Amino acid sequence: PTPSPTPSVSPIPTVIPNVPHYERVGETGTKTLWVVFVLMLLSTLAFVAMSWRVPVQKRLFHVITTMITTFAAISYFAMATGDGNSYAHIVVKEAHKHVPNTIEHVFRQVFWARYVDWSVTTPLLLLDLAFLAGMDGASILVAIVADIIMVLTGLFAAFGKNDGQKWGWYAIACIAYLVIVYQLVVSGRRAVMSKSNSTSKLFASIGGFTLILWTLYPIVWGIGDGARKWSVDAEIIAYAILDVLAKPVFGFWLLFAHGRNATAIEGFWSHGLEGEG
Ligand code: RET
Repeated sequence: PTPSPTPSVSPIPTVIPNVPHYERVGETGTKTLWVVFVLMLLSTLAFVAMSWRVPVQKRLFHVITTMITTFAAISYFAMATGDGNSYAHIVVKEAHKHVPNTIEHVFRQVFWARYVDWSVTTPLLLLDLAFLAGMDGASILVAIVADIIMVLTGLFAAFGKNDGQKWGWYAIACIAYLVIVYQLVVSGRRAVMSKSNSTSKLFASIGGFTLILWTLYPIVWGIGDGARKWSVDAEIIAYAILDVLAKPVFGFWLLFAHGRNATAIEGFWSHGLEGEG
């Protein structure tokens, strides 16, 4: 065998190029995405079946809730098949004491399909709550516009090139989130006071559930996309749990509880009329 020819250029470069570092979905993540896709699809079918049992005029919550899981199923299908994602290029400058300053290039997979999903489904979730409470139009509009700002600035944060940009967008998204919280807690509670006792109680519990869940999203984002302390798979699993609670579980709770309340009120009135008759 002939010895390999000596390279004419020095094999030791003066500047050591950094090997880019990739963070992407693995097998567990893909499986999780498929499981959630199936759950969203089955919930959608269940909500459609439930809406057939009530007259069209009483289907508002059914329609909104069905749309929410429909969008989620579409978005999870995209993510599970490897669609709806791209790589955020993050430049990490590290100033070491001994080694000269290094620049690390990280490419982290961002599933932007989530943000497309959230931009439609979180306003719909807010509409569910707003209609339950009987909120006024101005408050609903403020909550929904703040929500859209939250999701879009969250998307920009996810593709931030450096920490300043990333956490800057994140801060703006958090302020928008606080506007939503204010509308639900202040305007929502004020509105629901003129509703029946059972509706008030339902709004307090399902609204509280929503606030706790929604607050966990920016925390997951901060650990995953933000600080990159979690793998892409760990982030997928965390969002999967939150999404199942925030969409199907929220939906079944709302439709069953509201249906029960409505039946109780009807029963009350028909009983009253019978008494008078
Ligand atoms: C981001 C990052 C930027 C800061 C904030 C966020 C909040 C996201 C929320 C998402 C809720 C999603 C739901 C999905 C339903 O399945 C965009 C993560 C505040 C609140 C309820």
